[in-house]
Amino acid sequence: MKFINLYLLAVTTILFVNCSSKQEVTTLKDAYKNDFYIGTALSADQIEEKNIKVDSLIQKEFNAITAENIMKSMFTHPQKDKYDFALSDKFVAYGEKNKMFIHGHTLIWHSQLAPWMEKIADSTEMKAFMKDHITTIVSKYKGRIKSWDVVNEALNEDGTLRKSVFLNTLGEQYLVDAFKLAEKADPKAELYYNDYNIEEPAKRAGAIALIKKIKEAGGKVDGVGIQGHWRLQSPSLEEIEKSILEYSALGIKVAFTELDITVLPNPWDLKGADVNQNFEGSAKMNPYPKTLPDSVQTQLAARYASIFKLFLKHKDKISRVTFWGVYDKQSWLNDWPIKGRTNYPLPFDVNLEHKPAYDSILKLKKTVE
Ligand code: 9MR
Repeated sequence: MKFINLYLLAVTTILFVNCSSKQEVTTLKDAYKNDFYIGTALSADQIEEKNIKVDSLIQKEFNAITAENIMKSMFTHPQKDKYDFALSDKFVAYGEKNKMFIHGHTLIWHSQLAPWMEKIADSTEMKAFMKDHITTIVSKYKGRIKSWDVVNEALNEDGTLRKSVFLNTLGEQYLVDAFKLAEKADPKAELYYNDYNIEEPAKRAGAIALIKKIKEAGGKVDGVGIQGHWRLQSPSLEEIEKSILEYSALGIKVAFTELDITVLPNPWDLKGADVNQNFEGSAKMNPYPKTLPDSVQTQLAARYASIFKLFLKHKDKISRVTFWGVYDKQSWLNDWPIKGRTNYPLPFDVNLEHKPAYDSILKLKKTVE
């Protein structure tokens, strides 16, 4: 009798847990699974699964990945006739093994170019480079890398086109060519224009004009990547919302591709235009070398909550939200714009523990259907 009662209790409990429409949400990717991908950027060590703890956090929390550095052209295409896909092969295999959405970063970018690319001086040579580079890389991962940053950071802050080796040799036609070549190499891949500060009005207007021009010239643009290297107080939610609405009105998806929030002072706010090297090592510029005070931790959590609340409001327009790094220890913001500071921009701290920011993002989706 006692055995039967215990058996019935166990069966009822299992049925209750399974049939209940609400389940406790425990990870970012599960919480947001019906809304948009939750991604992270992987370092070379993370792609190579060098740290078991970091690796299990990545697998638990994220369902989309971007390579933080290893797919940039200086690494994948170091010499004119030489490609190196050793690490990008591992990156793609890692994503497939873990059933993650795999994003390619990046095909045409003025920064982190191989030295030989910087020397390309005429249009014939540049056209040949772009054709070979884009076709080789996109075809290699056809059907496996699901979306690409085809062009990265082509704009100045005022919305005009950045003077780069691409613009100098080919004029603005290089933008159209890049998207056409990528589409040809993998017609099903989603093609993005990716940039920072394109939620700011002038640069946003430039990005909208640029995307329109590419589309009008027959290029396929599926989405815009707003990088999202943000601060506690700016950009305003109003500008972010306007951006989501205006970009999606172009008939494209909006992704937040490199999200992080700095909590440290920015020397430019104090000194005008340039980073002043004298700030290096100054306590004023590195105010939290050991821990983040509760008051700032709370501000960071509130900022993340308000941003994700806005993302949820527009989830029908948003394809992916990717954090730029897995945890604070890895963040590029520890070294920029001043080297060697301690920043706290991500939802996981240096010890891989989740921060109040993580809890605030999860709390918005306390339970899922
Ligand atoms: O996070 C990347 C850092 O490790 C590199 O040193 C840096 C080199 O330019 O690039 C960082 O990632 C950038 C990304 O590729 C494009 N948008 C801005 C990111 C932060 O600088």
